[in-house]
Amino acid sequence: NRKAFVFDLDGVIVDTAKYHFLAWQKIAQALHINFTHEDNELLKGVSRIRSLDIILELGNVQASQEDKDKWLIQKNEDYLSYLVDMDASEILPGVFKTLQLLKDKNQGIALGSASKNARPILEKTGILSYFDVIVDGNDVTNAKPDPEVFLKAAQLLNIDPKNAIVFEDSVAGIQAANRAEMVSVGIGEKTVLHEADYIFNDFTEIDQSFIEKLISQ
Ligand code: B16
Ligand code: MG
Repeated sequence: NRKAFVFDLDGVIVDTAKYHFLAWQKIAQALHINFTHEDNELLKGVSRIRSLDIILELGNVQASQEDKDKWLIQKNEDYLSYLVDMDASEILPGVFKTLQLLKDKNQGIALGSASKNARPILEKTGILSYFDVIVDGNDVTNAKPDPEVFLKAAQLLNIDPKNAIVFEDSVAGIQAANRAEMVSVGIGEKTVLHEADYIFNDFTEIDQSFIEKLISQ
């Protein structure tokens, strides 16, 4: 029984949200926009372009496309500078164990992320080889909650979407998984991710029997 296990990146495998926040905060400060940790929650699972628009909306700032393009480049260069020293210690608790279990059980393993920087992050943290398939921000035209990213992952694994399981930390990602008719597993707070089929705080709460249940059902 081979299922497709699709992992989101930021918030599921690694906590890159803290680096996105630092980089966006620099842009916001330069534009005199107040951008808080709370505001950063709005950017989770959201594309880079949409993230900038949300920040500009927060500050009620209008900008030309030229300026926006410039800030998008600046933000990404700054973000990448935080990734230079990234290593396996940044993999969130329980993730390695889950990936290894899925490998041992010969399951399909995919990444389904909005990030255009997914590959270097998987390389630096040493888990690239676990993934049979990578679908990221470079491969899709429609952002979550559109199911494109997850449907593409299942298709590349040659597994029916009904036999796919998605691990996600964002509301938009859970909605995308549900629209794809996949099993949705929320990683985070119950109150936020209540649309998910299952919810856990993190991967340390996901044990072998739960994975075996997902494989056999
Ligand atoms: P990049 P995920 C998402 O990753 C992040 O949650 C979101 O905050 C970020 O804006 C987006 O990737 C794009 O990232 O600027 O690296 O292309 O959660 O879908 O893995
Ligand atoms: Mg995420």
